[in-house]
Amino acid sequence: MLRFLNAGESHGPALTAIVEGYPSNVKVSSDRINYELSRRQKGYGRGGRMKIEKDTVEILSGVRFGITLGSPITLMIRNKDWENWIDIMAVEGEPTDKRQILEPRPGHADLVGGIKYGFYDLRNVLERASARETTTRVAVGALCKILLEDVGIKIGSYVLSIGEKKVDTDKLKSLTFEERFENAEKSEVRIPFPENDQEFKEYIDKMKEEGESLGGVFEVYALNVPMGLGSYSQWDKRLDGKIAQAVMSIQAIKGVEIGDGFSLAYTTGYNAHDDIFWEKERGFYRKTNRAGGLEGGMTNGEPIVVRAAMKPIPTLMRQKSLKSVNIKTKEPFDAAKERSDITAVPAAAVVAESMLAFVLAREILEKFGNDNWLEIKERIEKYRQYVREF
Ligand code: EPS
Repeated sequence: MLRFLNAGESHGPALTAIVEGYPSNVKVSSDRINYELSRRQKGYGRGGRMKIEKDTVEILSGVRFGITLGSPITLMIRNKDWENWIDIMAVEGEPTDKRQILEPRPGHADLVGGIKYGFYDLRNVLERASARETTTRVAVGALCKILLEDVGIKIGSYVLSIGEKKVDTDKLKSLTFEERFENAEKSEVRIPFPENDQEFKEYIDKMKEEGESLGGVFEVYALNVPMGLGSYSQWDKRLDGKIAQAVMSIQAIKGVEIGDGFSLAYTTGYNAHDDIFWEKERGFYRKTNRAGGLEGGMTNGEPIVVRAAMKPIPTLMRQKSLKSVNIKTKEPFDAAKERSDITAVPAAAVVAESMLAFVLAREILEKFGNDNWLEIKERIEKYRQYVREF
């Protein structure tokens, strides 16, 4: 089974991931991974950290002459900022009070993390709870995208709203997924209509002046996914559940919808489902995609469409901020101020692409085998033909 574990603190020396179960004979490159890492660093409204870092991967195992070996792949991304934190984040030596955090931020992991793991210095919690960790998820996601792209599966994302600023969803319907993606790649806020960037940027600037932060909604899709990934046969094999878990696990995500999601609840059965059609060349297909490519916990061959809602980042620079209590003195306090992003919705969309890529790559390998990619690819092609001819 394809799996990964990652490790690393936000201001520690490096972030690492070990990917296990990745097949042999796949042509991979650090350039491709770095390209995805740079996409995660973008987005108007990011904080000062993104000016310090230029995330680049070092592949430490599992690849020889650009080809995967089928053995565990170790990925490492160094934190440039670590140089400014060497004494604060030291592995050995005496603890320091420098940059200690005693006022938990409401909405962050600080308070519960401190109580659960038994620390008063909440830095111990935030260093790992930070969304900086998603860097390695994107590196792993890039490896998964390489696999998926090799069998024609394309993943992308775009932002639908930031705070109260929304994209015109009626206008959006006239664009294909690929057009939305291409446009979003040109936008500083990842919206599918870059001509509206200025409006979004001014709004973000205004919120910055107020010391505020912003959340938003984005959509992630996967095209050309073979029918029949996932299964209805057991609760934990249902792919919609796995995708929702993977996307929900991204820091600050509070809601995940698949296809028309919540809005399906407000309509009737006749209007909620996707009629089935058949053509000799194509086999079975749909003209609508309210199900977002998933029925009965399985892919149905239509685009997978996932929408996620991100809450505003809990670190605020407002003078009069969220109320908190000093964890030692129990005195009321305004929550700690840390350097942070005003908004990271565009980056979260890129992270969600990576999580979707990981879940789909795992399902593909589960269904078609996981040793030699060249064999696996052939099986996928044969299966696609079988589905077309069924
Ligand atoms: C992030 C790095 C962090 C934050 C952000 C995400 O850098 P620093 O804490 O050094 O400024 O910019 O993390 C959060 C907002 C958070 O609440 O955890 C990154 O690399 O994405």
